[in-house]
Amino acid sequence: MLTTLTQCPFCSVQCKADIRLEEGTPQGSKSFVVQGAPNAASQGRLCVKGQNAHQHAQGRDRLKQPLIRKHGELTPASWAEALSLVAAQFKQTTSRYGQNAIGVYGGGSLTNETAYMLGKFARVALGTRYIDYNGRFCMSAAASAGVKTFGMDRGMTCRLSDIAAASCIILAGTNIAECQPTLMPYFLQAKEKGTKIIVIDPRYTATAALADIHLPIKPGTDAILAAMFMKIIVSEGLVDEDFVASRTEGYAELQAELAGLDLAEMADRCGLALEQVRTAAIMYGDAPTGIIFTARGVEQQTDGHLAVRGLLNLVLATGKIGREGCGYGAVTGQGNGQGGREHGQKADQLPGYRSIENDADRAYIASVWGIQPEDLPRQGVSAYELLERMNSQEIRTLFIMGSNPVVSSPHADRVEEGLKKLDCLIVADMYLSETARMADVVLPVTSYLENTGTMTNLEGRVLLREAVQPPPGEAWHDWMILRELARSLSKEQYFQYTSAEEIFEELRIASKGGTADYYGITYERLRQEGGIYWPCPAEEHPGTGMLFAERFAHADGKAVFAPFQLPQQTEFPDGEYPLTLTNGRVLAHYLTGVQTRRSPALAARQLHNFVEIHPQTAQQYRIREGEWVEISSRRGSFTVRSKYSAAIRPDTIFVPMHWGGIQNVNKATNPALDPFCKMPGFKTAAVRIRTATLD
Ligand SMILES: Nc1nc2c(c(=O)[nH]1)N[C@H]1C(S)=C(S)[C@@H](COP(=O)(O)OP(=O)(O)OC[C@H]3O[C@@H](n4cnc5c(=O)[nH]c(N)nc54)[C@H](O)[C@@H]3O)O[C@H]1N2
Ligand SMILES: Nc1nc2c(c(=O)[nH]1)N[C@H]1C(S)=C(S)[C@@H](COP(=O)(O)OP(=O)(O)OC[C@H]3O[C@@H](n4cnc5c(=O)[nH]c(N)nc54)[C@H](O)[C@@H]3O)O[C@H]1N2
Ligand code: SF4
Ligand SMILES: [Mo]
Repeated sequence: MLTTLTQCPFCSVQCKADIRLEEGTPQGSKSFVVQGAPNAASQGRLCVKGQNAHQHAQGRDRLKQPLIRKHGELTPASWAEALSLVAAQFKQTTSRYGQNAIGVYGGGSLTNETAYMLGKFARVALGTRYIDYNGRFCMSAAASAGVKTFGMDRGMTCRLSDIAAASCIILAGTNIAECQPTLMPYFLQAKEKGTKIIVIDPRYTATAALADIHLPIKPGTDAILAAMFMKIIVSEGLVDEDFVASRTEGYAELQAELAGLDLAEMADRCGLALEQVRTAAIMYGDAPTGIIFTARGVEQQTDGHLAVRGLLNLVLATGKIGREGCGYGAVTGQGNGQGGREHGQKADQLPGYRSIENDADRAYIASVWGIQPEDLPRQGVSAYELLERMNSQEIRTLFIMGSNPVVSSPHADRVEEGLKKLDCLIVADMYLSETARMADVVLPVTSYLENTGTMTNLEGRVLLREAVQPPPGEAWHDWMILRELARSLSKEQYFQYTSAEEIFEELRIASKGGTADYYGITYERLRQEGGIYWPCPAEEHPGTGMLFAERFAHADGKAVFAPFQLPQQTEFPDGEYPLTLTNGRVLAHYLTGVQTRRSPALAARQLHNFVEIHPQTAQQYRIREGEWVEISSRRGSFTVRSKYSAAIRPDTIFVPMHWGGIQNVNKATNPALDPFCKMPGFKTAAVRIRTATLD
């Protein structure tokens, strides 16, 4: 090991860890000692996933050689053979169907350097407009809401250290106790100081155990609840009139829209007691300081954008932003969920959060890349729409780097059908994931222990993660694969990098002057300072922890209230499909489980998938505790074991997302998209449940 300081590969906190190899055990086996290392976000803490992440990275089934499908089987091959096959395929697809018949699909686990290069690779080496990434399924509702309301999207507008200074905190659809466990002490400390906490979740989660008020909302109705809060805050006289007048727009229009709404009817739609909602709204409205956090419970809905904006309306109406103990936080999910959405993996985006449809942005990035602006493709389509284009055969060749869409996409069976229709599927991964197993070419990549790069955590803090060991076998860094593929396509002049740091140096310039400005950040500074918040426009600049202290990011400096539209969920329970299926995570597993299911210590904590079901509901459907049940929606069915829980609403069931095959919850989820941000309505599907017949 070169150095022992590393960073957990999983969630958005990006805890630092010390990993040491202890050799010389009696059997000659290697053993690793992992400990949390000092860092500002987790304050040295590490959760069970971080403590065991090395198990998968050191595991036996890491891919160590490229694989090519021959006579139906994935067969080991040399890099030369794999690269020339991929390049030939790209050329053939382009000559037969045009450049836009190639799709590129990225991920939020990739480093900033790789994410940046993947966007450039798609636009410059392949010339396709079709690139998007798994963050569309993750951050898109909160991101688009932040852009519309504040003029920019950075997950947290304040710092983690502001949590203790907040007098009231709303946690809406976020299960921090299981998903960002090392942040829990921030909330516990706040509580000790007297902070009031409101949790909005259909389940009484480990996070809800923090709450002074738990609102067990009916899934998919958060936009209605946010509007209720607003009406109550107005009628109780809790609006910060000065803030609204001097720093916002659109307040009067919103009031007019809310005037005719009936609170009792709205409470009924949310499945909540009006008096409890009123108490909660007054608690937040009355507090001198406060922070609202949202995560996927609110956001992964067909009205996720409006639901988040509804909550941002409360932030603006009460003037709780831009000062200590105040703000909004979209609790970002993946390790580089934040940075991954800033540098050009998104269909409509160029590095530095620039827009691919803006002429000045196009001209600037074209000049950095040494191409003509007219050679830059235009905006493509969102992740699910891109996958749908495989079914219509507009996309013929797909290149996936850092995602497992066979398990993680809504209506998973349809995505699988689409993948089968491709002329060629290329997957760059560390393992034979469910998606890689379907590929024609699999390219082995390095893990967090081997790959140097920067990651941006949920606060917008850029961190440097350095390699601690050499790659296993013939695994390559993602950026090396992209560089060599560009060479095979005779585009090497645009991809002359010999290290991640060189890519970062170009990213600094590409992001300069953009919303997500990284220009002032260097590897050297990151080594010395530990982490730096963007925007950081100059090397002398300390970085920006607290956003919007004086002005918002819209041209006129004002924030914009969102209008209220009665949200249109696309699917409600009915006689045929009487229950609401929602879904999410458990502590020990990560996303589609490709990594954590390969870590013995983590796998042992939860071997199989399950459905959390209220005992009353289980009785109604004659389902015994622990038995196999089949859950079906209009899309498809999956089979899991039942697990009784009195902590969930009786009209709702909850299934984790960490398993593929017949246990994959996404066989049933809803692919209908939010019209504003194209987020699928993952979290609300109408289903029926019955005992499974296993033959
Ligand atoms: N252990 C673990 N940690 C993770 C991950 C992981 O896979 N495992 N993934 C990471 C990633 S990429 C992400 S995006 C984050 C996700 O972090 P979260 O969004 O916090 O996680 P989820 O479990 O998907 O959903 C959060 C909560 O939303 C609730 N919910 C469901 N429907 C609704 C609704 O309609 N309204 C409201 N208000 N709540 C609802 C669920 O009951 C659940 O408790 O976690 C990150 N951290
Ligand atoms: N039903 C339901 N579905 C969901 C969600 C939900 O809440 N409910 N959440 C959605 C959310 S928030 C997310 S973020 C998505 C995530 O879903 P996916 O995009 O499928 O994410 P992962 O399971 O992390 O898959 C990442 C793959 O990339 C590989 N990988 C990891 N690091 C690297 C790397 O550095 N380079 C390369 N080349 N490969 C790497 C891993 O081995 C793994 O195979 O799922 C979405 N799907
Ligand atoms: S999973 Fe998240 S909270 Fe746990 S150690 Fe890793 S980065 Fe930290
Ligand atoms: Mo995510």
